[in-house]
Amino acid sequence: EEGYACWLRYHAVEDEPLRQSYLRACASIAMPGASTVLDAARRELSDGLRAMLGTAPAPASAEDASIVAGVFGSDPRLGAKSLTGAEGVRLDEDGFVIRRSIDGPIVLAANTERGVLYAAFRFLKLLQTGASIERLDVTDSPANRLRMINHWDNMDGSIERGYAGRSIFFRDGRFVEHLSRIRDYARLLASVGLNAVSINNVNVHAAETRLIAEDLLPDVARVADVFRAYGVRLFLSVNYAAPIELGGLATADPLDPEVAEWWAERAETIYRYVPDFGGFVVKADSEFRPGPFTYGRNHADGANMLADALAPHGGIVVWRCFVYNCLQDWRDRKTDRARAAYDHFKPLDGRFRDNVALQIKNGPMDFQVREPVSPLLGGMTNTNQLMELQITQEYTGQQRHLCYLVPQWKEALDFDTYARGEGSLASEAASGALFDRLIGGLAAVSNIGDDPNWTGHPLAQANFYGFGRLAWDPRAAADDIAREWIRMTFGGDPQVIRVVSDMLLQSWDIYESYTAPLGVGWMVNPNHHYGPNVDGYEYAKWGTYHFADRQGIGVDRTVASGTGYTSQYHSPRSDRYESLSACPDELLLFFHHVPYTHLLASGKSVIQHIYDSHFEGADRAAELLARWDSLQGAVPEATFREARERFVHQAEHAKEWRDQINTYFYRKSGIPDAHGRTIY
Ligand code: BDP
Repeated sequence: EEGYACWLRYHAVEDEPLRQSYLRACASIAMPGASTVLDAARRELSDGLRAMLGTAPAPASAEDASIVAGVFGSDPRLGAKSLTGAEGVRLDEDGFVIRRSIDGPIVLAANTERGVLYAAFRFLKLLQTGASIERLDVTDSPANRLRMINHWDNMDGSIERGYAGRSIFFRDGRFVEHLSRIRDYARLLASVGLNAVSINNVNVHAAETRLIAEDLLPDVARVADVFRAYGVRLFLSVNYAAPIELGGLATADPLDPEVAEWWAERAETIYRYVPDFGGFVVKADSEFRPGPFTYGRNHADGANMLADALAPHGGIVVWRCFVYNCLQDWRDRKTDRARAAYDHFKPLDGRFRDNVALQIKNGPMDFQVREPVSPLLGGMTNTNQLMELQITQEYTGQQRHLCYLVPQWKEALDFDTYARGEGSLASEAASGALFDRLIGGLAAVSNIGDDPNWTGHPLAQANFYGFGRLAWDPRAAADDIAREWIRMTFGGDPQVIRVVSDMLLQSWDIYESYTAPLGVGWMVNPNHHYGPNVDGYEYAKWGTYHFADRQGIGVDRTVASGTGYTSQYHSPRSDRYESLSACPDELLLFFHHVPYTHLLASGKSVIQHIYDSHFEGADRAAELLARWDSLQGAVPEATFREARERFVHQAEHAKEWRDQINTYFYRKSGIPDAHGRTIY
């Protein structure tokens, strides 16, 4: 299967002079030291160079080798630890340098073995993208210490919100027997610099509660070994009620000494099996999950107790902020779900242990195609934070529609929170740089499964790749990421690069235009969240709404007349959202309830915008199919077919979206389309 290797296909270099120059530069290699991580780097360099150049570098001594790779100080040619790059970039534990002066050897050096592995992948990428390697002076360090993937995998093999097959970890209530696929996965993670993975669903059911029990820990340890060889630390999602369900205690109250002792003993046992265990991911008091609220405790009490259990071993607690009352009364506007996370957590700022990080979804609701950035990012100055993104396309087409999410994530990362005045980016609130926090980073819900190509839609691999790139460097540009992914995946054909990058870069906008308008969200089928449903959630207890009636639409979240959510932002952001005229069009209905005739900044009325964007969006979805068809023969046949099937479906489904949404608003408003197009 062509898609299995993803961006690590290592296409043969076709430009002969370039291949010759690469061959000369990569004739031989020395890698002092031995360890599983260094072995992985060695294997990767050898296999990758062989595939691209036809010959693997010969082993040599460090004095003679054309490539010398290793930890600083492990050989004189690697230099001392103090080495910094041309731009004086600080090298942290995962950073590396790649250097070559005229006619000198290529030096790949890092402070840690993991850094050496990252240097190896970066070096290979230079060749994969056809870069010159005559002179090299690369110094790079990740912006985020924690670069994490969350799996929502269940032990029966199903994946919550999974659209690419079944779990690669679990099958029929057990761990899979053969770990080779997990090894290939670990390799993919390391190749983009990801260093942490939680392998089970945040909704921890009975079977997964047992993952921290002694009978399953040997299996957990086997999987952790596989990840460790690629520098990835393993985490587990835990059930807050585990002391009761597993330990037989009468309570899970975090302030009960017996409960704390139980967790401390559990942690000790886990670390006997997995010495570098990352820690726990916790979804508590959310969507029917147990948590500290049951005992009248707050989330700092809850998280700190687990943090104390892990601290002696170096583990951390990733505590999710997706906490809201999912059975609220929809008539009570004050229980606005968008407010919930901030209302719960902001008062606790500064009360969490140093080894707790709060994991905050990028938006205040739930991974909609368009949301404002969560005000908690930048709202808490004395608490470690992680930004949570969703790679799996739950609300963005479920890997049947094309939706390249990197531009959406970029908007969230580049969002100015104004927490420390202008230029206080959300990415820096998350990394910890803004508030001098030690732990910080990005986490994202995986979109992979056991489909032969990992992600179902072949182009959805770009989202996985893109997340890794942004977790390392949030300043990377969406179009650069797209282009390098295409090159590494499909090779250097300029037509493929041009067509696919255009398709990727426009796809979020296209998807948004034929689905829910202007930030209102949620016009999807309840439960599975696929396809249009105009009122599916409108009168449901889950408490999400568009408030459409015959006069207008949108949720009033202003302080003046609505839920007051806008006040959770720093000024001037809060003023901008509060003001009907200053609020950006694309979020208008998230913040304001307006008549259909309200004029947007674009000059169009809301209703005409809805009609136009839905007609145009469906047309543009159809064009995606035509553009993909132009690549037949230029991309691997299987990939072509797999994606084509999806583009055919997307084009049809986009029409269904268009027609349902337009018809609904036409019937509600009674206002016809200015261009007289057919609306049923
Ligand atoms: C929502 C999903 C649900 C998850 C929940 C979460 O619909 O399946 O359990 O988020 O993040 O997006 O906990």
